[in-house]
Amino acid sequence: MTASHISAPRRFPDGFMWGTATAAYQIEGAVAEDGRTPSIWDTFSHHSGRVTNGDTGDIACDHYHRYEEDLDLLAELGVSAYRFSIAWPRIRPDVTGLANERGLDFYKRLIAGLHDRNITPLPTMYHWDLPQSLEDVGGWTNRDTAYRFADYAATVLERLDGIGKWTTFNEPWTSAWLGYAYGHHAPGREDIGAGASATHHLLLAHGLGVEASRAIRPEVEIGLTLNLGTLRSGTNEQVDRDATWRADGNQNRIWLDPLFRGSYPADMVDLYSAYPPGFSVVQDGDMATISSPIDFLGVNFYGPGTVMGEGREREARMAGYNVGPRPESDAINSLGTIGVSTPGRPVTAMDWEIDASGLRELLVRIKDEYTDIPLYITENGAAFADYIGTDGAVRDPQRIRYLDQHLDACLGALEDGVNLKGYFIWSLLDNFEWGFGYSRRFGIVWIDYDTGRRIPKSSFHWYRGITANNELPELSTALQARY
Ligand code: IFM
Repeated sequence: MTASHISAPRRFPDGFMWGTATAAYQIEGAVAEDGRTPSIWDTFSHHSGRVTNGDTGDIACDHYHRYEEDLDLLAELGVSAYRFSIAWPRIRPDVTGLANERGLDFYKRLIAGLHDRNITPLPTMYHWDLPQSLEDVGGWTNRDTAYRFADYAATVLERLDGIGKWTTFNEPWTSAWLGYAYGHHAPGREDIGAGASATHHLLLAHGLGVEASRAIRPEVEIGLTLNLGTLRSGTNEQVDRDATWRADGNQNRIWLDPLFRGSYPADMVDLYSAYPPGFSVVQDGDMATISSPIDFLGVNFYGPGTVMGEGREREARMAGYNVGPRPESDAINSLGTIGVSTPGRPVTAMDWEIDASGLRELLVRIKDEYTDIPLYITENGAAFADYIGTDGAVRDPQRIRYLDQHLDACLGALEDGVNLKGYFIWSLLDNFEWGFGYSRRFGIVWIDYDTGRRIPKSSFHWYRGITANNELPELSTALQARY
């Protein structure tokens, strides 16, 4: 749909929000300081054996101690906003008890530091670090966790000033499905029915968070972030189109329908009724809570996916695709799908296909089918095998090319009438990439994990030009030709 731009620089609308994003467990470290208690990610990284190299977030980027330095980097970058998450186990370490003042103080200092530098804070209440004490009683498969989230949300809403926009959840899909159904993420459960019930309880918690926000801070805007996908059928055969629709149900419609239409898609309720408890956990009144109007939607996008029907490996190969092993193939158990990829298409170090047209297509679909509220790209970025050159610099032209293509897709979506208000690069810093530990680098700032030293990469300097001029510059033809 979109050819990459090759001519003049192209401007973004005035007031477009430029930012970068991080998350607490991925950067903070200091896991046992100032009253923080373990989260499911502490447990998972220390004990599951499922994180590359046995890495943990114990120290990570040591942001908890070096946040002033990171704030200075943000100021140098010239961003107008910074998206970060608040660690629930720092704020309500004993989930039945009082708020932890020392945990709150850290975020008060961070928020004040952002305001001092004229940067808008965009905090997320939950980016996957559930207190372990809640997982011990069922985690997101237990309805009560949604009410405990509402208590925690009320605490941060009441106690943290200076926030104009709050996000309840980051990527509830990942929490529910990678965490409870496929076992790649904490808490590492492998139970499709648990994935479905976690989906509902996460959405319920979101809705309760919205209600808390309206009651406590009616002046603030509240939204959530979803990792939605552009899923394309590998062939035109009905069997593959049906499979793609099911995959779309799990990744997109199961979230967008309840939020914007007040009900789960019937085909998904049906499908998961074979996996108890599935959606039988829904109670009267829940859908009204979940569909409480929100003020904006965050969208995380990395790349599109191609889907075919279960058992269609031979046909996939005949059609010229590569077949798995990809994480998506885990969905085969419940969705009857396989993920395929196109040989020769550029991929990132995560093995994710690079094709920015999927972003434009996704944004237009949200507008056409669901909502016209403001959208923010709350995450977009890429991991590559970066390294420090002999001159001490980190050059990452592939990342620049990736970001350029996706910003061009944003411009295309704006032309298509999408109400897009901002863009956040994932991520400011190299950090703990969940099951991949420190083996994948997404940052526009290099982290030396031995010393904590930060080195802005060439993408950092390139992005600084964009935040300063509010326009996408022409890339050198050499760089365009090479990547
Ligand atoms: O690192 C993650 C982030 O925490 C959530 N969205 C995807 C990123 C890259 O995998």
